[in-house]
Amino acid sequence: MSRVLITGAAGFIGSHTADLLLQEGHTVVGLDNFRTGQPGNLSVARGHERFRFVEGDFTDGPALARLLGEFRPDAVIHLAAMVSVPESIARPEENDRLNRRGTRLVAEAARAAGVRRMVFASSAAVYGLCPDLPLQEASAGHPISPYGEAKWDSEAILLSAFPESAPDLVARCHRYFNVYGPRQDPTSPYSGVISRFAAALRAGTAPTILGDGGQTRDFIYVGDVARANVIAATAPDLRSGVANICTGQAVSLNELWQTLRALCGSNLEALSGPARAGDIRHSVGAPGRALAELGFTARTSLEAGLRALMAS
Ligand code: UD2
Repeated sequence: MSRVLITGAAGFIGSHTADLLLQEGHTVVGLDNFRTGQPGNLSVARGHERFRFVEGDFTDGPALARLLGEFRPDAVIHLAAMVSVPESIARPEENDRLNRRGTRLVAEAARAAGVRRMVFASSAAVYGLCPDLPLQEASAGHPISPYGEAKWDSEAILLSAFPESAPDLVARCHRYFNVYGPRQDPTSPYSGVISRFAAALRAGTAPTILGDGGQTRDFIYVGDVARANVIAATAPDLRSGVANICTGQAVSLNELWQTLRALCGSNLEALSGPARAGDIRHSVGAPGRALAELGFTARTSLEAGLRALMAS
């Protein structure tokens, strides 16, 4: 059994990762300052005797070093970040502090404390406008937002702190595609589209499809993402590396809306709005490397994931 520190534990992905680690018998310390995380996301984890929560900022170096020294984790899962692409454009300095320098700080503190394994939340944003689909790991490197640039740089920071040449040090960088599921915040115009559609259906109001709805995404259920995190943090015999965490299935916005609507037995019609400036037309990941290197494959069908979301 492993001891795992999760930064951003009260976030959408962090809280599901904590729940799954606890369910599998591991011991977890969750760190979060509630910048975007929500206390309510930890209601399951908090009921667990192997869970401890620390309210704090991961960029507070001395406090992080103390926590690492005291808890002595086998692995650190670093998910705390500025999670919004539009916010990274509006506040590039804060993006740099949280999403680039913050990663360096966590990687260095973890190494100094003798941590041998790190898992990092990278993003499909590192692919930018790459036209070669499905997106293969080697095609990344031309991000088009400060957020994507910081995630790209952070991968390099982690892989140099935990190099493949040192087999007892492992950094796994997960390029998450479009993650959805229970606990995702639907309240911003830039929240994940599935959380917005689900909130609209619950309220009985029409959602808006931006553009013609023919754009596609690779939607992955948060429970699958949590499982990828748990594998990367705890499985024996891994090597450092980067992999897409995706399904490999492209789903159009129109298909998504029809599937969700049918599942809810709703006859609401979606409104049509102008395409979002800078929107990517098609995004789908190649899932092969995650399977080869982690034994990970997404198991939750879109319908099953949407059903779980609507039941939550
Ligand atoms: C995702 C990530 C983002 C970044 C990016 C990299 C999410 C939530 N965001 O942005 O962090 O990694 O990928 O490429 O995973 N849309 C509607 N109606 C709405 C809201 C959105 O039609 O009310 C459309 C939107 O124009 C886009 C699609 O839905 O075509 C997906 O939008 P999104 O904001 O959920 O995710 P994306 O892919 O832009």
